[in-house]
Amino acid sequence: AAVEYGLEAPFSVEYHDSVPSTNARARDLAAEGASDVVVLADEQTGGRGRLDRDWSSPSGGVWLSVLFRPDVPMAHAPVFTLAAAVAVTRAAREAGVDAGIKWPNDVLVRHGDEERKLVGILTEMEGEADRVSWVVVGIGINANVDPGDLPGDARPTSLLAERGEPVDRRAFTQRVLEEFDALRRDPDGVLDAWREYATTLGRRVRVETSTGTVEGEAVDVQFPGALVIETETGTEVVSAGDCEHLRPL
Ligand code: BTX
Repeated sequence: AAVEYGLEAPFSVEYHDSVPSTNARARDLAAEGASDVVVLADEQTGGRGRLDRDWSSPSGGVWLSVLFRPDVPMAHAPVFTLAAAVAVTRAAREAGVDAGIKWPNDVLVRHGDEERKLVGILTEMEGEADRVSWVVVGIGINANVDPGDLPGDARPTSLLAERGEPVDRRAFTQRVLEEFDALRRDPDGVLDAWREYATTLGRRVRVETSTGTVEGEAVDVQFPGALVIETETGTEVVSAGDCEHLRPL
């Protein structure tokens, strides 16, 4: 499978047939001082989602983590989650899959009233308040996997299932990395691109946070990635990191 990945990416690429978690591997590389590295795997045996949830990662997916060291304060890092969502959404649309973005970190495909999860993104970082030391953006793409092999309660889908045929993982990954590279250099432009693909804006939502529930109409996204919600009592801004769960009403 490694041969499939003759990637010409603006990053150096470390490929694994199988690894516990590309994010964990990228964090180790960060500790060794590396930067601009992509860790890519055909299969993960211990993939992680947000809040320590499991991310199911069978062979055939595109499980990758981008390690880089942007010159931004810690508080700006969530914008790279949005950048990754935009990058994958564009690549998916080019591959004929009508993907959209559910705030803050899911790329979905709508089937009638149901939204099925195609991609998950997990951003981790370390540093000082005024400047991050490193950022790892983990992107889990259900590429050539059978949704039947993924947890059913998550209502997953895959590029394979949506297209009815496999995707060229090398070309797809290359497009994701090219788009992500352009967006990471233009954090201020990320939000405009994100709004184009958002399925969350203009809808009534309920957001569970660590401090309670916010319910109302999602009206906008604010730098570096917070959701602006009009509630009955006024405007509330929920940061991406605070969101435990978002449900469209
Ligand atoms: P999340 O916490 O938003 O979503 C996790 C939830 O998604 C799980 O609890 C489960 O219900 C559901 N789920 C698990 N696996 C899948 C799947 N393959 N497709 C659809 N739904 C699923 C999202 O977290 C962030 C995921 C990041 C994954 C990448 S892969 C590369 C990198 N390495 C790593 O360990 N994590 C990241």
